[in-house]
Amino acid sequence: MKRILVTGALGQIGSELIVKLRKEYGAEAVIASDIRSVDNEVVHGGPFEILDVTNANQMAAVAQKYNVDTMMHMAALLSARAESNPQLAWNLNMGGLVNALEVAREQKLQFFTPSSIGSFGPDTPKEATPQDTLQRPTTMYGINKVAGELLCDYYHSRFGVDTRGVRFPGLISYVTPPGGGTTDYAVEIYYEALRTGRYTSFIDKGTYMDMMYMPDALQAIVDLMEADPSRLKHRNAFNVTAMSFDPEQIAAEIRKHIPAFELNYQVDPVRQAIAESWPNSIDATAAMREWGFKTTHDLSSMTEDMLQKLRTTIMS
Ligand code: AKB
Repeated sequence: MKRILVTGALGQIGSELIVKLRKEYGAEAVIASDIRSVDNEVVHGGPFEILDVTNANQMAAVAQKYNVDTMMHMAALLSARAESNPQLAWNLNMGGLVNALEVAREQKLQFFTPSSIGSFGPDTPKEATPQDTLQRPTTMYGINKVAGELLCDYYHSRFGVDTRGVRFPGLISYVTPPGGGTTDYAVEIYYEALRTGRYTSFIDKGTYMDMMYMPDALQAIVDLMEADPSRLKHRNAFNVTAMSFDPEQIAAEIRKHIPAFELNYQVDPVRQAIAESWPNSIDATAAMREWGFKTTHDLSSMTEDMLQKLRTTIMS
């Protein structure tokens, strides 16, 4: 990777990925792009372009302008937002991906895009969900993700594009809050624990989902993109995970730092149904074997770090 175009650079993953990539490869080597602009490090810390991923010509022109050799396509609607506007989700998630893959094919770029645990469905084995298994998702987001995984495989086998990707679990970070996801409760809970000492969860107790701390997720992207291609049997959609918990377990961990923390429930039927259609825990051994995937944070160390970092942010 020498010159990398990142779409959706102001989103939850993009905004931290840009900072990490600029540290690793140099500020000028990372071109951040998003449909909007804001006053922050992503926009001012290196090249930035306004880019609507549904506009194929605009995307091709930006890639060409900077002579990029890598595209990281992050722009997408998350699960709950996709469910509230399925037509928009199809247009943005699929339209954007097809445009990005076409630019990668035409300009011979290495390509990364994330899939998700949302690509699994209620018929998928729930525990230690295997890398290769039944995928019949019941949400628009999941349908987009499965189609995206297959499309990335297709662009590799049919056109030789160096496509790579992972199935991310819920990502937890103290920098940019997620928006419109089903796993967002596991981020909100930390903010509310510090601000008010209580949280009302829209996901029910006993609902387990895979999660990962953002620094591990970013490292996974870099490691996969740097991996020796001859070792990659799967290429796209590697299961990756660091932990699996339900709201009670994260609350118990928070109480080790804020003993009076209170957790209540007001379950949102839409997001609860999405969560119940996803695995409880996935198996990441293919990623470990094929490109050395590893994580450094579990629930306990993530909670300690989140609370410490957020305390500084909230206080300032
Ligand atoms: C969501 O909840 O939609 C995302 C995901 C797991 O893909 N965080």
